Amino acid sequence: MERTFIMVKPDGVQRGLIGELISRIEKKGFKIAALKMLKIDEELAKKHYAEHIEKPFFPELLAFITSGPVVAMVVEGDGVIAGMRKLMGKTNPKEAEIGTIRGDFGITTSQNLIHGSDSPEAAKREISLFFKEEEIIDYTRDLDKWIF
Ligand code: RTP
Ligand code: MG
Repeated sequence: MERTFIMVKPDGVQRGLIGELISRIEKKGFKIAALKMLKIDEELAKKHYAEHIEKPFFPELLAFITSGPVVAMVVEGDGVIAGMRKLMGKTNPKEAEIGTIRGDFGITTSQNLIHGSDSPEAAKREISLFFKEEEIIDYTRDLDKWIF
């Protein structure tokens, strides 16, 4: 089954939205295969956001993503990479549709609540940055039997 890397960013934790965001992922039928809270240090932030290191917003992004705990997840499902990007909405919450996480709760582009991998390659890379293989749990739910 396809996997993606999802993270509730520090603003999501600070605003008390961990449960709301996880709930939306579960209600959509996607499955949490791994979950942990951690504080991202500078080294991990630079690896995770390597593609953005040269961008003008990188210093702000680095300061923000290391500013407090995040909730990291591996999420599984049919088409979950694209599906989660849809559920999250556009990067800029002002452009994100109402009904999406960023559209409903987001305020600014720099603090947009949630991260999701944008391709299969990114998903593989990001999952391995945050999780050891043995931390990703293989299990079935009644729901999975019912749907698939
Ligand atoms: P993410 O990687 O966090 O899931 O977000 P994304 O794919 O929708 O957006 P991306 O282009 O990858 O940008 C990564 C994060 O950097 C911050 N950002 N700030 N101030 C700005 O112009 C700006 N642009 C991007 C956002 O937090 C964005 O989610
Ligand atoms: Mg991105």
